[in-house]
Amino acid sequence: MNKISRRKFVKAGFTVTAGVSGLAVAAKLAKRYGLVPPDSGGIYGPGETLTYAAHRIFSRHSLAREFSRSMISKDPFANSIAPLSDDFKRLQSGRFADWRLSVEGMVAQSATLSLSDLKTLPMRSQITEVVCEEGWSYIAEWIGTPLHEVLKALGVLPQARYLVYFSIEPDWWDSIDMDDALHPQTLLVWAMNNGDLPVSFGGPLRLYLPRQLGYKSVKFLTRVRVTDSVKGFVPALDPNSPNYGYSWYAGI
Ligand SMILES: Nc1nc2c(c(=O)[nH]1)N[C@H]1C(S)=C(S)[C@@H](COP(=O)(O)O)O[C@H]1N2
Ligand SMILES: [Mo]
Repeated sequence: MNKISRRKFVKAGFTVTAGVSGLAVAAKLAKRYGLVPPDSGGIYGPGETLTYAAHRIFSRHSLAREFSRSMISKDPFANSIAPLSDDFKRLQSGRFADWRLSVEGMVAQSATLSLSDLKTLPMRSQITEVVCEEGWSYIAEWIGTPLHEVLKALGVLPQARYLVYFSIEPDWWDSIDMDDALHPQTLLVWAMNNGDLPVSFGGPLRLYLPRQLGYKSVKFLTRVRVTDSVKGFVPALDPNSPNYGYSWYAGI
C-alpha cells in the first residue's frame, strides 16, 4: 500500500503539528498519502485522522504486548451481551458442529469454513489484553487461527483495502484496514485459557484484535468480507450500530 518512509513524512511536516491548524495540515498530508480513516468527517475528524495516520506510519507492524502466563486474569470480565437468538441456540445445542465462517469478497477463492476446517490451518496462542473503552481490562490466553492464514490460503486480491466482518448478532459488524486484517495477532479465536471459547466471551468464534479497543473484537463471527470500500460499514457513522460515535480506528 502506501510505501512512505518515516523520514519523508516527518520532513513533510507531519510531526510539527499542534493545535487546530496543525491538525488540518496533518489531515491534508494524511489524505495525500491515503491514510484517512472512514470517519474523518465532523469535528473530531482531524483528530481521528491524526491518530490513524500516526499509528500507520510509526507502528504499522508493532505487536500488542504479550504477557507471561502468571499474569493471566483469575477473573476475566465478560461484558454483557443481548439474549442470543434461536438460530444461535440451535447451533449451540449441536455443539457448534454446523457453525460456519464465510469468507468472501476480494479473495481469489471464497470459502465457507467450519471450526474444524479452521483448526487444520496453523494456529497461534497469545497472552494479551482486552481493553474496554468503559475502563476495564483483563489478560487471557487466546488461541485460534490467525486471520492472515485464512486470507493467504484463499488469496487476497491486490485492490483489497478493508475487511468487513459480521456477527450472528445482526447489529454487530465492523470493519478494519488490511494492516490489521493481516496482522499476526489478529486471530479467529476458538479457544481461551484452558478450553473452548466460552459463549460469554464470543464462542464459538470471535475476531480478536489486541491492537484495538475491545469493541472492535466482534463475538460470534459468521462472515468476513474483503473489500475496497467500507461505505455503509463504519459503525462510527451508523446510528443503528452499538458503536455509533465510537472511533472507527480504536488503536491502543
Ligand atoms: N457480537 C458482539 N460482540 C461484541 C460485543 C457484543 O455485545 N456483541 N461487545 C463488544 C464490547 S463493547 C467489548 S468491550 C468486548 C467485550 O469483550 P469481553 O466480553 O471479552 O470482555 O466485546 C465486544 N464484542
Ligand atoms: Mo466495550
